[in-house]
Amino acid sequence: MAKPLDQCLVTLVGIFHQYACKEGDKQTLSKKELKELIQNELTIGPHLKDAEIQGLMEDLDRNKDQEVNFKEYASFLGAMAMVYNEVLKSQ
Ligand SMILES: [Ca+2]
Ligand SMILES: [Ca+2]
Repeated sequence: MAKPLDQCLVTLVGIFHQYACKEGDKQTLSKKELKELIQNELTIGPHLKDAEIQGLMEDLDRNKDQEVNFKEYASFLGAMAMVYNEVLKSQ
């Protein structure tokens, strides 16, 4: 049986592919796919302004190909983990 951390990792990978395969390259997130992922899968998503999501995309797209690949997505998850750590620490 998968342990909690295994389940989290499977979810993280699964969500990437669920959105990445919607249009264009199936291995990368377009701006539209990333926006949908953020809005549907994160509690904070619907509260983010378009400009904030746009800024986030520009930060994530390290190789500037206008797509977010898995490596870029992984660094986004790392950054989100830092945010959650700060929030949980202060509770
Ligand atoms: Ca895609
Ligand atoms: Ca990229």
